[in-house]
Amino acid sequence: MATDYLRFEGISFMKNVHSTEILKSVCDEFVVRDGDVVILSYPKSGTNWLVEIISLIHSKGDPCWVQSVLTWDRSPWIETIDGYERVNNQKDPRIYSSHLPIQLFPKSFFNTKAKAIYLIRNPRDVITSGYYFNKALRCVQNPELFEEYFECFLPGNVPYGSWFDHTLGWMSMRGKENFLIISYEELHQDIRASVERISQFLGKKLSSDELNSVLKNVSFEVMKDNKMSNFSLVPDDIMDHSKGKLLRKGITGDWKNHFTVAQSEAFNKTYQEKMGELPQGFFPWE
Ligand code: PPS
Repeated sequence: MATDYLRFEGISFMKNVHSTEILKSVCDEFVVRDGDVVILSYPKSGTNWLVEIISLIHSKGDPCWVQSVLTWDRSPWIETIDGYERVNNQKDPRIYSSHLPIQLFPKSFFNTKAKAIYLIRNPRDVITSGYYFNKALRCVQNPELFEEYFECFLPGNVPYGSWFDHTLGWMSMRGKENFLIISYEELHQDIRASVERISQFLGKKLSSDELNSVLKNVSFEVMKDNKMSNFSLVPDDIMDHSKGKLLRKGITGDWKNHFTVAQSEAFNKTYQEKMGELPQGFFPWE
């Protein structure tokens, strides 16, 4: 648990992946363009699944792109040191990803027609996924015990800050024409309808063959074996591949195998305090 984080505007970031200078430039100087497609999420919400879906919609179901270009080159993380450079070198139409909370996202976005998709996931599963993934990341605090990670997560003492603040912040964009909210649970429940919804939002019409190819190539099994998408090529100085994988279980509800009754109650209490202002049943996991 002894890794230090970079602190920027009250939020923790991984030191060898982020810098204060880039985080400032992203927020204040980066110019979002009308044609940009932005993938937004709190970490461990299924971001890379959405990147794969959008990549395949972009290539009209042709798997060549996702099989030959790394996921972080197809949709770079704008707030990382490497990702920022990649986004600045991208040709239009640009696709990029971000885990930033709304207040740190490029200010220019809010005056454009760029299309953004915010992916949400049951925060209990986000905690569970994060606990395992952090074991493999070298630049984060990786608690031995689930309990320790849980205690850090609730008040937001983890990279990218509080899930509650992140979600409430981006939820303020709901209803805007260029902003789509979709959940990991919806992707799971009906991937065909979800892909159709996303492609419609992006203004990309897919033929039935193209849609079938997207569906085939975004499955957990296919993504798990695609080295361009499964993080197996993340450099060893960032990730210890013997300790964890990006595509771990790919299910909903794994939190039930991890939370104690006391943790479940503590979580519900915080959830109610933080999210209580949203209508009951607003999220698919409620
Ligand atoms: S990261 O590191 O923050 O970018 O991680 P992120 O991509 O947001 O989330 C990783 C979790 O998404 C699951 N995943 C999938 N689930 C189902 N189907 C597909 N195709 C898929 N691709 C990624 C991945 O397994 C992680 O969840 P867990 O619960 O750990 O398995």
